[in-house]
Amino acid sequence: MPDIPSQPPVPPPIQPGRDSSDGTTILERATQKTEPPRLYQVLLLNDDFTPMEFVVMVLQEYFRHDLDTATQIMLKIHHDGRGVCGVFSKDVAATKVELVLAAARRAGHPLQCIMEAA
Ligand code: TYC
Repeated sequence: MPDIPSQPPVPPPIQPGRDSSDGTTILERATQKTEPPRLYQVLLLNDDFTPMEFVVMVLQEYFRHDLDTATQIMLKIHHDGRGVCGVFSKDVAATKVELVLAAARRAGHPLQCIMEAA
């Protein structure tokens, strides 16, 4: 009469990615980490030639600031050398820079507009 074990046999631990004894492969479920998209500041740089009125118009037309805010931002740029017009996703920021530069060149002004990671 064979001995009957009192406890059932303990199966070997199954490791993710290794073949287990029954021939199947355990795949580890990857936790998906989606980083939020990076944001970019669009800035205007001061120069000695672009008229203040043109800069205020740019801030109103391309960045949707009201007259008061646009004037304050323009004066800040005039005094500090640079100022933030707005913060956007990469594509939107790049498009704003292109549109502002095109408008400035059309009007014959040397206004500089750049973007920087926020
Ligand atoms: N400094 C310019 C002037 O005195 C005005 C100016 C402001 C120009 C902001 C560019 O981004 C600028 N006419």
